[in-house]
Amino acid sequence: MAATADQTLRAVASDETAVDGEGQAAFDRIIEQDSRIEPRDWMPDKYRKSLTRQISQHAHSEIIGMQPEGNWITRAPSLKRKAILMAKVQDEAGHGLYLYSAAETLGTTRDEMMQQLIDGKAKYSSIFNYPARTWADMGAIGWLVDGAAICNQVPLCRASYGPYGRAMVRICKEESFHQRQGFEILLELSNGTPAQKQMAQDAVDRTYAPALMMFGPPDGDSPNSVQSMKWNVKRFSNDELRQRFVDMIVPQAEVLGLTLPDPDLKWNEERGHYDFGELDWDEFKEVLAGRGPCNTQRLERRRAAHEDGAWVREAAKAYAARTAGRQSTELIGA
Ligand code: BYC
Repeated sequence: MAATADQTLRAVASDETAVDGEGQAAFDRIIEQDSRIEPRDWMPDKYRKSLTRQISQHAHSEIIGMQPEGNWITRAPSLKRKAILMAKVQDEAGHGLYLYSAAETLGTTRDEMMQQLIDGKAKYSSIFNYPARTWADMGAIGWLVDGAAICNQVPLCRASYGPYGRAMVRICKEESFHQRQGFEILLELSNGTPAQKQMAQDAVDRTYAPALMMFGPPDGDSPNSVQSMKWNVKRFSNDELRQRFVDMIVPQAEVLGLTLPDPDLKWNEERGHYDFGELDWDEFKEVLAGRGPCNTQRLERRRAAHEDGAWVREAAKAYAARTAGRQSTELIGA
């Protein structure tokens, strides 16, 4: 049976003896056809590096992102809320693991990535450098932070790199549950006592702008976007996704009976979108430079957790070595 064009392309892309020119041509065709690059395919170094950068930062965000919520597990207001929050934080650990695995297929080990994080050399989402002050922050994080995550990540399910796109499918399903649980926490508080409603409003006031910054700098200041879109990794620009998010949350805020803290927020009939005010990009740069309200605390906590977990890694390694020894003895014996 004759090979299909796709099989031929992939054979060239995966052929380790292919000279760079042939590999590049096969890679370009796969991207042009909006098909997927797989780990053993030839890919340009810049593609590999940029994906490793984005996926590892994303993995770190999930792992650091466990902290603001993990902090509230012992103080959840009921057993049911505690169980839900524990499940959510556990999901985030799982997301981190899928993403580290996807990044490992590009040739950097999880140990290397983790070392970069605890050495303070890796980025993770700015949002997790803000404190979670009250129980209502669990609602605001779920509704706004996971909501922003979904807006940003649903298009990543179609990212050209296979392992990343496939990891994102599962992650997005879980994020959508996370967003609904946050919305429901806020809805209940908003319909509670005046003090509870105020607590929900304060949490939204604190989280709104940092959540909008999760989409990254404005398009004009985003050095990676253009190339990333050419490679079909990003499908929309930072500003496009930010707009989509604002359009999505305005009617949801109305249902919640809460206001969004932006006096410039209004419907623009001509554009068919909500206009919104300028964000404080100096604050964003400060947070990225390690000078946000919780950067130091988050990294210290991560380092301590890494050190506390050393015995688990050692035990797992010793067990793996022992089982490997047993398996080879069994094989020889067979
Ligand atoms: N925070 O050229 P740009 C979650 C960096 S996890 C920190 O636009 P790009 C969740 C950017 O990395 C949320 N850094 O970059 C978890 C770049 O730095 P380098 C995380 C930021 O990659 C637990 C530089 O600024 N989501 O949702 O084209 C609980 C220039 O930016 C930020 C992901 O990681 C930021 N906000 O676009 C609940 C999704 N923004 O590497 C929820 C996957 C930008 O050049 N990632 N930077 O030194 C992406 O979609 C893209 O990487 C971004 C940035 C949209 C974030």
